[in-house]
This record gives sequence, C-alpha cells and structure tokens, in this order.
Amino acid sequence: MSQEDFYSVRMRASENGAHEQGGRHISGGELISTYGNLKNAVNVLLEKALTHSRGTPDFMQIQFELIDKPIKKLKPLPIETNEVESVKEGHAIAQHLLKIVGVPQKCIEKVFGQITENSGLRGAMVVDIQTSERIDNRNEKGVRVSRMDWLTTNFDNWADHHKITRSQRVKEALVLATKVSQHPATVAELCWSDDPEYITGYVASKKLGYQRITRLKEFGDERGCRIFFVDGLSDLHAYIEYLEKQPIFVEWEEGNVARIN
Ligand code: PML
Ligand code: MG
Repeated sequence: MSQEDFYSVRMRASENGAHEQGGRHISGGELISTYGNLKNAVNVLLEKALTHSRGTPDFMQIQFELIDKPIKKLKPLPIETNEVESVKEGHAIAQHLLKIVGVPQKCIEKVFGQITENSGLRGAMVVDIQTSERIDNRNEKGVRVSRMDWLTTNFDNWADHHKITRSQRVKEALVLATKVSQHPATVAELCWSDDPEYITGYVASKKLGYQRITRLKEFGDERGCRIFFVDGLSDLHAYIEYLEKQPIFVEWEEGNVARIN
C-alpha cells in the first residue's frame, strides 16, 4: 500500500431496524481517511451516531473502501450568515436567495408547499427547476453525497480566520455544499437539519456561496430537508454518480499560506 492511498469511510444508523426495513433514520456520516487513521475515523462516526439527539440507534453500519480515483481539490464556498428572528423570516430569505439564482417562483412555491411531506428522507432530493418535479427516483433513500472531507488542520485555520466556531457540523455541511455546487447542473441547494436541536440551515450555490440562515425551523422539530435544484441535467445517472463517487477534498488555500508563514 502506498502512502497516497485513501479510504472512504461511511456510517448510517437507524432506530427500529435498518433503514431498508423501515427503520427511522438517526444519523449518517462520511469521511476520507488514510489507512493508518481508519480506527480513529470509524470511532468518530461511531461517536456521532451514538450521541445523536434524534435518538438511540439499534442498527448501525460503518464501512470503508479504498478510493480508486484521484481526489479532486475544491476551495470552500464563501460563507455568510443571515441572522433572522423567526422561521417565517428565514424561509423568506431562503426563497429570495433561490429566486436570485434562477429557481422559478412556481418551483419555489411547490417545494416549500410540500417540504414537510418530504422530510423523512435520509439523503437529498433532486428537483428539476423547469418542471418543479423531483427527478431522482430514490424514494425515502434520496441521494447520499459521499467521498468527501476537509483535513482538520486546514478547516480549523479556515474557521479561526472566519471567526466561526470549529464545528464538525458546519464542516460537513460546507464540504457537501461545496461538492454539490461545483457540478454545472446544480443551480442551488436548500438544507436544514433533521436534528431537533439544530435550527440553522442554508441556501448554497456557486454564485451565492454558502448562505447560512439562523432559523429555518422551530426548535424540537425533527423534520429536515436537503434539496438540490438542477437545470439542464442531461444525464441524471452521471449527476448522481458524481455526487456519490467523485472523491473531493475541500482545501482552503489561504489557510496553507498562513500555516507556512
Ligand atoms: C445538518 O446538521 O444535517 C445540516 C446542518 C446545516 C447547517 C450547518 C451550519 O452552517 O450551521
Ligand atoms: Mg444529520
């Protein structure tokens, strides 16, 4: 094994049986690890699922596999935080941002109108902005973005520079949003957590960056959402293949410079 070998490490956990047997989703996680760090990576994911505020899992799967493709490096999307007082205001800002990047009003209304019905997914929904239809055919599973990470030291430098708390959650969400937004067919992503204790969500796109919105649901609400708005998608299979299989490392360049100096 050469030193350059990396492994994708994935976890999913549920309650009342496995997801495919109707179990309720508790937690999921993605990491990229070297061989030497695998024990630690597995432990990080184990810990994440065992301490999740959605509940106690009775099913968990952690798997790793060698990454057989070169890992592409992406710069993190620029980050901004929109402070809001209410869910209503948060949704209004989210809708405004989606409109700015070209999601038609009709599509925004349809998606927000059905958002609570579609909250049980463990992955993301893909919505075509021309038809306002969900196109991924993945039912409850949705599309799970995988094979992505951000080295801790580089992330910590980025977070310190931006005066943002070094949060694993923000890191994971920004990695995912950066990967998704980089695909030319992605117009925007809308997300908020299914964690009842976490109410900040975001709208992200290449144009807007990662726009956090401090209140997109009420505290205690277990309904989350993750929607990828796409336009001009000629090959759904290739899009999903990119999201699931293309390995990505997010890397903040200024962080490297700061560390060398
Ligand atoms: C999640 O927890 O599943 C998504 C969290 C999205 C927001 C993270 C942040 O920027 O605070
Ligand atoms: Mg979660």
